[in-house]
Amino acid sequence: MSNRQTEVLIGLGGNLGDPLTAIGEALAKIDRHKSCAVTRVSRVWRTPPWGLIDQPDFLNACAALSTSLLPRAFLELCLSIEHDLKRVRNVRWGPRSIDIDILFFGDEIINEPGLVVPHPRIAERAFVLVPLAEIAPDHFIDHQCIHDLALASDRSGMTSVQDRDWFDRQNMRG
Ligand code: A4P
Ligand code: MG
Repeated sequence: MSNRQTEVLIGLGGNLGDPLTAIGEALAKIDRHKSCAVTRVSRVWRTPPWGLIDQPDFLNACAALSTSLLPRAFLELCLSIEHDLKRVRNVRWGPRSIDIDILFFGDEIINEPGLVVPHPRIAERAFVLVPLAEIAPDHFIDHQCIHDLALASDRSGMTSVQDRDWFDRQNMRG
């Protein structure tokens, strides 16, 4: 842990069990951690599966948070929350109750075994870009801003299933 606060952007998704509850619980667990505070949450989107298409639709959302944790400690927190929410790892890109991806960690560039930031596949994925554009439109990846990438992305089959205030309402914040 350090005294410095870093803004982190995360993507959350799931398509097994009750992914809306899992996304809400994952965010609430991060927000309750003494070294983290969730600052912005996107709408929740229903999205067609990407990569491995023979699986149910996903729910996806993105969030911004402030943390004094270092990247590895924050990754450990995300992995432990996935574990608590009964995430089982078997098939790559396969069905999951919850997945938490670290999209950006401040302006750090990390390329280590087990941690790559910014997340390598942001620009290819409407299910990340569309909710991310709601909370961080001015962030850049590969010299292009998230707002423009989201506008150009193929959002066919995507519908929003929760409005911008869902997380605050659920947690009686704001
Ligand atoms: N890891 C490395 N970098 C990071 C990072 N920036 N954030 C490591 C989080 N984890 C990172 O992850 C494997 C390992 O990645 C972790 O232990 C961590 O050390 P995982 O969650 O077990 O593997 P995964 O999620 O199956 O693989 P991957 O490549 O992360 O897949 P994605 O990119 O998460 O894609 N379609 C829709 N519509 N919506 C989805 O949410 N998700 C996926 C999975 C496929 N298709 C989807 C969706
Ligand atoms: Mg992942």
